[in-house]
Amino acid sequence: MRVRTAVIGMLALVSLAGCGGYGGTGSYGGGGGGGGGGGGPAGSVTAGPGIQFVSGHNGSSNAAVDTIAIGSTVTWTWTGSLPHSVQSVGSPSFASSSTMTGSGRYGVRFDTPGTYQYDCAVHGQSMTGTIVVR
Ligand SMILES: [Cu+2]
Repeated sequence: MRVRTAVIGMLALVSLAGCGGYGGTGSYGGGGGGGGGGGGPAGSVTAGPGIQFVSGHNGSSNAAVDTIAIGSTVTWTWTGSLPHSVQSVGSPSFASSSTMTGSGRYGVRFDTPGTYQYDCAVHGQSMTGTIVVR
């Protein structure tokens, strides 16, 4: 006489997926007050609509030059339909995650005084900017 035993295995897979993406479209805590000369505490730069970065402080482009306060954030906002990106030239290294078109956003906080050059990975020296932190 044979006894067949059926074993029913129950396998419970518990997946804890709690990681949030850290993309380029997050929100940034706003910095406080104190406008200095030459622009203001934070930076606002548009990428495009043509082949240019344009400073929200003074309208400069190629190179867009923004002077910001230590510890404040520069936010790049994409306009138009041309793909652009933001990448540092030299250190510290920063780069937007990829080329983006209209309505993309990217921010970098600068905690150390200095002059930081950046350009667009698509357009290189035709599309540059400078952030002065002091
Ligand atoms: Cu570009």
